[in-house]
Amino acid sequence: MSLTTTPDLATQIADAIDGQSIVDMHTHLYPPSFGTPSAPTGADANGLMLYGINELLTYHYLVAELFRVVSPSEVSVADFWAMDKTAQADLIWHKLFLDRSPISEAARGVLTTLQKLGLDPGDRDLAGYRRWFDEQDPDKHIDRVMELSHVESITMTNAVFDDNERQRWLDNPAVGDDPRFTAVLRFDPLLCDWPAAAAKLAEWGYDVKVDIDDKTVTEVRRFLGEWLDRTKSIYAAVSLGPDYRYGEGRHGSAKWADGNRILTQAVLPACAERNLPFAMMIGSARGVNPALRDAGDMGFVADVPSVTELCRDFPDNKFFVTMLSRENQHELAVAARKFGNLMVFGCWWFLNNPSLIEQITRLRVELLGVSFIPQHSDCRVLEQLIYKWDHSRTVIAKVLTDKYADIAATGWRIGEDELARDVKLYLRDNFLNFLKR
Ligand code: HDL
Ligand code: ZN
Repeated sequence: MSLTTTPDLATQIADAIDGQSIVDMHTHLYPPSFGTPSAPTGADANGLMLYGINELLTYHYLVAELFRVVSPSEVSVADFWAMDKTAQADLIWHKLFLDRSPISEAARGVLTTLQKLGLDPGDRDLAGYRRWFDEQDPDKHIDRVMELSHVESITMTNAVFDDNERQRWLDNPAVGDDPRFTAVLRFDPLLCDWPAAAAKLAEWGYDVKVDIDDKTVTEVRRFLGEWLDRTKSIYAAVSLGPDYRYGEGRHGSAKWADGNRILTQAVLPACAERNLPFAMMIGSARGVNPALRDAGDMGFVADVPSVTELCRDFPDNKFFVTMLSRENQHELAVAARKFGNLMVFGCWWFLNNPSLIEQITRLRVELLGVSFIPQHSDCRVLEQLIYKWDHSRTVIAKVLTDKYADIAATGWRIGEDELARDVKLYLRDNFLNFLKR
């Protein structure tokens, strides 16, 4: 049956999007094998699988919002970090949900998540929510959350320079062997802080020098190969600051000389020989307010020409790129029109809000048609999959309804099967096809 231009079109598109399972290409989620600090039994204090209401309420997005409404005389940041998770969550609940309405995207997300899990946000029964989450078996809970969010595969972020994460892989090579999850090797220090990375690599037995020589390049490539293979990573990734510059003599590139030598002589060749994409997440300024820890980072405008020159100079590499500044989005989408080895993805971090997802998705559809990846969740807490994808699906459906109505108005007729094909490309196949490209 062909799509109609009546209001039914909105229903048909919403149904197609809701009915399509998603491959979530960037999250910070983990299976229980990485440890569960929140589990009622067998909790691993340094575990990496975060779930439950305490973790949902102490998400760093909400921590940042908390310190907009409490004064240091009431609660200092140091006091907050000294509290246990339950006390932190209680404070956030009172300040951002009860003393003020929870209408920010991160606060609303908690409500959507509770509702979709079958709990009633209207009860405002935090103790009751806690009891419910404590009854959940982490492993079965993952299945339930994936079913509710209609996510078929979760991509991890495996930060090899994080001692906690790295040791878990060394202690148990099978730690990542959960069919619901795939691994991504993440190594920001290698490009962003070469001296510190070199010291770690030397500690781990790699024959590297801060003053990069050919042996150092070879050893970094060996390191990458060993870890890409150990983790069975499906792509490699870094996040880069807004001041990242690639290109000889480019203003500001001197600071990145070591990082760019490691990138061009070790990282990209290691990815190319495995046909793995390299993801650059560009624009993140770490520690703008260090006292807030993960909540203290933000983003600034970054440099799109550095992206186009890398795509031009390395045609045998595949690049996933997302940028943190709204102001970079149009140039980045135009850059993707120039390079088939550039796949633009997601509305990252501070762009993951309905108003900006709509704006960015509209310009991407108009410039790139069906050839980009509209969203990733970036979840840090398991149940966020439910709200992040529910909220994004709604906005993506709104944009696509307008765009399919535009072509229907010309007399172009498409079948529901063609709509399903397009939606499947947006929500999983553009990603999976790019891995195989
Ligand atoms: O660097 C990244 O992968 C970012 O997504 C950070 O983890 C950030 O703190 C975040 O959680 N954004 O959603
Ligand atoms: Zn992330």
